[in-house]
Amino acid sequence: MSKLNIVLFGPPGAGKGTQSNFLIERYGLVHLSTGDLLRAEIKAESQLGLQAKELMDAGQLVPDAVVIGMIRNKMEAHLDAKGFIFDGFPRTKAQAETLDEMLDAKSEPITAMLALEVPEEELIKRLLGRGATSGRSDDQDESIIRNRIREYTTKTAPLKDYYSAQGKFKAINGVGSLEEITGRLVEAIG
Ligand code: B4P
Repeated sequence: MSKLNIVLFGPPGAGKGTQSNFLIERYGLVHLSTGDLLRAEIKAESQLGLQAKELMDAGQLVPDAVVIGMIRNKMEAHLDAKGFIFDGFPRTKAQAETLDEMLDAKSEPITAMLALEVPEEELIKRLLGRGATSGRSDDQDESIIRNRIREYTTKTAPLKDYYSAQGKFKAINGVGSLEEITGRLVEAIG
């Protein structure tokens, strides 16, 4: 049976991490969140974590080589997985191309790229809301949140064209209750 490899895509605060939790359970997939992996490095106070923290706190992307290395290690640790949810990765064209190379080498291509669409003001409201309780420093300042959205618009959003060209891009309305949005994602996976 072919593996289910889903790229869950969208701007910061679109619900990627939230919805990944439902999808991994439903389909038995392994969750690969570069944001979570980077935060674990920060918590462990590793060299990589120290470098990443400065960029993340400013709302900037971490270098491609760093996140690609982390994803490669995690995929190699789960060779028998039924499939993966890539959450917050890829975020640049170089990351997307490298991911395709890694998956092509195993003949296990991306199944679909599901893009959660949410208006900017709603994103800011959600992230400031999370910042009030989570302690995440990149969620507490509106100007940093706007910078993250700008990074998304310039460097990450163009990946919609990259996956459209492969016939894999599907837009999903990311506004509504958590259950409604999970339903839309499940329908798109088919
Ligand atoms: P991430 O951890 O990926 O951060 P995120 O995009 O803010 O998280 P996410 O989108 O998963 O949060 P969610 O909407 O679920 O990245 C953080 C940083 O790490 C980046 O800025 C960058 O510096 C670095 N980084 C990560 N990956 C990288 C890569 N590949 N390359 C380079 N740098 C990288 O949740 C947001 C809030 O919305 C929550 O409070 C949630 O409860 C709420 N919410 C969710 N769904 C909702 C709904 N339907 N209605 C109302 N609220 C909802």
